[in-house]
Amino acid sequence: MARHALIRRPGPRLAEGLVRGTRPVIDVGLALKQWQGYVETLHAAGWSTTEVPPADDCPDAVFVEDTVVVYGDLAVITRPGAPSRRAETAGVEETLRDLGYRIAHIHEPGTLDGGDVLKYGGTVWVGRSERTNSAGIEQLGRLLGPFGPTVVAVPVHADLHLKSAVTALPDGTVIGCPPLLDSAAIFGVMEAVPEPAGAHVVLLDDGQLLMSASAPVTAEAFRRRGYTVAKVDISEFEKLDGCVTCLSVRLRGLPG
Ligand code: CIR
Repeated sequence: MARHALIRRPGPRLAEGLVRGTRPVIDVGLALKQWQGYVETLHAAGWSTTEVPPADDCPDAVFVEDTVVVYGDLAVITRPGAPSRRAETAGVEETLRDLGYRIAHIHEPGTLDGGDVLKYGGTVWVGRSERTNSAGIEQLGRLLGPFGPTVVAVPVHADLHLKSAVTALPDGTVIGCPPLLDSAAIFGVMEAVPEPAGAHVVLLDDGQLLMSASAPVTAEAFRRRGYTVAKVDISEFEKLDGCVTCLSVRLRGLPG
């Protein structure tokens, strides 16, 4: 399993990040400490990281997952659905080019956020959401075609992104929270978790999960199944509709 991740530190304008509800109060200093805790958790699990240079004018830049979909040696630079986030991609593209990735792009009229892309078991599930449109999904499908995965569109109504509601455990079990369970049939079997934040896991390795501290009941349930769970407090990012998956991009072995 890959042990390298792309990360990007939060900038001074984090509190201006996009939110769907009432604007919350964000403690930017606490957010930076929480981000450092998240990165230290990756390192403690044996991961190395590459930090994309900060984009201090982009409040949501810390949510680096949304800017790129990496598959093999190809980095598909997204065209985020929120226009205010499009300036985030330039630095990510440059960093991945320097790491040796081939670069492709999602073009207008396509929009795609990396948070809508769930890869597992040879299938790429892509949420058709308020951020990702059909043109973006088609373009991604064409770009990934040579690699051979099946690309399946999943309607997402109740959440910001597909991966806001659904991820998968190392054993392939798809986990999701109730608002998206109307799409459960698309995945075959989906196991419901009791807390929305419990639907997001970063797979540190085959036996170890990184989860938000705001999903203690789900974390305990996964522990009982034999997983080790590293918990991180990411409250300030959760206030901005973020979760553990969107703070990093897993790189499955660096090219070259
Ligand atoms: C946004 O609305 O774009 C950010 N405030 C949160 C993005 C979270 N990204 C993700 O879940 N993949």
